[in-house]
Amino acid sequence: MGRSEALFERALARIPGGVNSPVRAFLSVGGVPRFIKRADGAYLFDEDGKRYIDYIGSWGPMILGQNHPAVKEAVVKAAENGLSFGAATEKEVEMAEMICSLSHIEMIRMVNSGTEAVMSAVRAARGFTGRDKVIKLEGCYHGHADGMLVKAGSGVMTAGVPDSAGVPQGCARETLTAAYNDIESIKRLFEENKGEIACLIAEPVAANMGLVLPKEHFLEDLREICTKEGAVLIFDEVITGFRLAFGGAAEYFHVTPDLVTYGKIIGGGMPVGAYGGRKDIMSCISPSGNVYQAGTLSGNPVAMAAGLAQLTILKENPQIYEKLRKTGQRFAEGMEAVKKSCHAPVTVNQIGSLAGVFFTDIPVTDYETAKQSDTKAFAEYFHFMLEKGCYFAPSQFEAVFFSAAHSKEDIEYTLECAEEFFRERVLL
Ligand code: KE4
Repeated sequence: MGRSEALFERALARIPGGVNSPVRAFLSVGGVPRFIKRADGAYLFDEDGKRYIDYIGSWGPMILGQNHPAVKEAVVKAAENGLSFGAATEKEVEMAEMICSLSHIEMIRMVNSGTEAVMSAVRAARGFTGRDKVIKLEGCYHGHADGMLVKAGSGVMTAGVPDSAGVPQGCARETLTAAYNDIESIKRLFEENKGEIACLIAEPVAANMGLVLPKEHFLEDLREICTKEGAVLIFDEVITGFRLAFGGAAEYFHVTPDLVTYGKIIGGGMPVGAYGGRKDIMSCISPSGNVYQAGTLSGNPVAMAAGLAQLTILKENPQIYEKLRKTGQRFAEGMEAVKKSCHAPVTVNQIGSLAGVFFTDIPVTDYETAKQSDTKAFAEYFHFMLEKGCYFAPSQFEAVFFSAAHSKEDIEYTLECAEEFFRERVLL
């Protein structure tokens, strides 16, 4: 652990918590974060040369695997023409046409992160409807814009309260919180705030409280209530977009949102976000409309090249999605087998190339049940698997990400390690 430890010490002196994004600090699992030197295919290599099977994939972007040759080549080629012009480029038009090849996306705007995509989509919904209030669902994460760092007030019908220092009450009060998978809690908020809700934003598959799947008809019910109430339905597909299917969760579940936010996969590993959907809503965005939104590096040509290369491969090779689904299914089935044979107190959720292993033996269908997980046991599992060369998210409340680069051998090895852990642990 020499170099990671030394680097972490230096980082702590100059970067808050020693990291540029909190989850990387290993705070909820303890120990020293691994500093990664390089990555290739399904593997990460830390500064001490140790190899790990990568089950984070940069939190979603690396759906084809790390350092994909076609993506790398596209970046190098684009960089030869210059890095950024602050002017319109052909690449941005190609990217817009690629994303708008999805039937439910009529117009799209590029930004630089998922947070920026969400912030802008919510502002578009408010500008389009002339309403201020927003409904979000507990346990869903939509980036760190003030209005999204909010938790339910004392009674679910009351205004939201800040879920972070630095968020003014004035921002939080316009954000109401309901329960994921509980359409009745959402209907109550619409009733209590008649004609005041600009939008409802949801992760169609929740991947930020661990992995929680929508109950049957839940997404259709969201669509129905937003249509009835004249509220904009925003699917936050920063994780699920181009992952569950080329058309994301909207295609997978056949439910059409009004706006969609994207990130991660559409950047191929470069900083990219986007929001888009109905033309009548997106036409409100400056300079065609009066909802202001801008960005120096939005549509950056090098980032567009990376994203276009990745999306083109996904679009032209739809069989990749079947491979991803099989990988996720094999992992889930294998973990279920380990659970049975070792009497392991875990619940496994999985859909396509996403999975979640909760350290609880109750079904996990929302934030309340996810919170029942034994995070101490998860931390032990995390470190055992890390030592075995399997790099999972350093938090119980994140997802497992599979890529097209993960081999059968990688999955079988991981399952063997998990079985060893639970066998040993049960014997403890
Ligand atoms: P970014 O601003 O981090 O690009 O995207 C924010 C965001 C928005 N919506 C969803 C559904 C997301 O999952 C995210 C970010 N995801 C986390 C992983 N749980 C990013 C990892 C991190 O914060 O370092």
